[in-house]
Amino acid sequence: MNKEVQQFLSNKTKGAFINGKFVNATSEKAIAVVNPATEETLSEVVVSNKELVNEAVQAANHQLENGDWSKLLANKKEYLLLKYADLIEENTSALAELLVLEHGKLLSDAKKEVSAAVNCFRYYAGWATKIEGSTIDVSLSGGNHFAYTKREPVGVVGAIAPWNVPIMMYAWKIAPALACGCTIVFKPSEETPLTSLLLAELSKEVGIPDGVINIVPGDGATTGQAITNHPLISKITFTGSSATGRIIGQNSAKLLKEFTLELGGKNPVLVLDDADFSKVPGGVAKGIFYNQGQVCVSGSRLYLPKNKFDNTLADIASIAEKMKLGSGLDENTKLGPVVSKDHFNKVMNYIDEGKQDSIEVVTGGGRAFDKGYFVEPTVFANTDNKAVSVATDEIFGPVITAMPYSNVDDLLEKANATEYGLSASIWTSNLGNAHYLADKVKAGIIYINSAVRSDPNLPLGGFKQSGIGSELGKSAINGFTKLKSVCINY
Ligand code: TXE
Repeated sequence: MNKEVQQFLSNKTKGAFINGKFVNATSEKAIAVVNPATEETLSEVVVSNKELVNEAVQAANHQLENGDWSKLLANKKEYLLLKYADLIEENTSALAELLVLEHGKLLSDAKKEVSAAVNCFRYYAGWATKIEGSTIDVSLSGGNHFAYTKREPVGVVGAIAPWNVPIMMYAWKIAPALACGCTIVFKPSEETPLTSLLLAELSKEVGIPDGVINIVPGDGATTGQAITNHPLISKITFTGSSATGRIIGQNSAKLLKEFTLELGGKNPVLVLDDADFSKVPGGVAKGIFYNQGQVCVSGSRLYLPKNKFDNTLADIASIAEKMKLGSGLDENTKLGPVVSKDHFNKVMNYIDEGKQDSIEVVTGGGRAFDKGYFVEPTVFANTDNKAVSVATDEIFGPVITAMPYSNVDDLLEKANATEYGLSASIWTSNLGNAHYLADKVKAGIIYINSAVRSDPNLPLGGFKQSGIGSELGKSAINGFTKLKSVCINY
């Protein structure tokens, strides 16, 4: 084990990181963080109670209103974010290993995730000096007028994160918030709080003032609610399930907080007859099996033309069958465990429902190994297009359900027949078809001839029940600032 990780895990109970320090546990409740590949407990993390959340918010508010952070020039913020990115990069080995231990993903993917976080910090470092308003013509009588707008930090941000890409979530929420001059109270998921705590410790080394980044591990009912109910938090940024998103939206609205919700999806993969079928099976497999299917944009509903249905499914099944399951730390592994026992049970229940609904299992459909939360990569063929749970619900596991369609109108109708609208991937070699379908599919992000990926400059947000607002790109800058209008009479 990496020495830094060993040292980090030697302290068996971890508390919140508030105002630049790890706080001793004041709450009696603690949550075990379990390695999903071995079912062994790695560490315990305290559930931050209302008082601790308040301490974190007060520290963040002090920095926002009167602290060093509030006085720091934009180019100094840029410098600190760049230094932070460098330090995260230098610590790739430790962060990636800790991520594999708490989450289960492959070490190679964990390293890519750290690299994506580094890129995100560098991207938003550049934004710190480029936040601007505009000059506005006004038609007011009585003297001359000069009017302009400026963007100011939205305030103390409350961030509530999921467990599927913990390091990326840390970067997606903290980097733009800090670039805009905000301070933050960040709640990692109860399943994967360790990497956020290690990242916060690193922020101290680069000189980000104490109180700018605060980490409050805990559960939704105690810690999450304390964040959404705190009157000094001006904006909530949440990623997670649609069900929890609705509760968070309601709680935020009660106090008239701003909020951004990035929620679930049951994302369609639309394969046209004219697609390059030498690339489709590999692309589809990557889109569903990456991170064990625990990605909000993973393509989990596959629509194939009738004449290509059986052959394409056989090719995808053959890729799935060759995937070696095992610990993410073993370099031969191609599919790790799902994140937790609860999640394993949820995914297996969906697979069982699919079988009970008489949906054909083309491959997989079972548990692998007696220990660890391993689910076989599973392909269902729903040839009669039944509205069963494996075809309609977000499973968030390595499970894809394929359905045939007869023509493009039929395809579009089926692809849009869902409450979700997060992402879609479209496979075609015809440019006209690509543009036509990209216009007509109701989803926030669409990839043509590729599984859906993310880039710091490309906004990501959901349509329909998949969310409100977007993250990344310039839209995150707008989301973490408030517009102020100023008018001078001269
Ligand atoms: O999510 P939750 P869970 C989907 C996926 C998964 C399901 C459940 O289908 O199987 O959601 O996962 C905090 N007030 N996605 O239970 O409940 C919670 O502590 C404030 C999709 O992990 O949405 C955690 O930090 N906070 C997804 C975060 O919300 C509350 C990613 C997410 O938890 C809270 C993850 C409350 N009342 C799961 N209740 C995506 N879109 O990427 C919970 N939380």
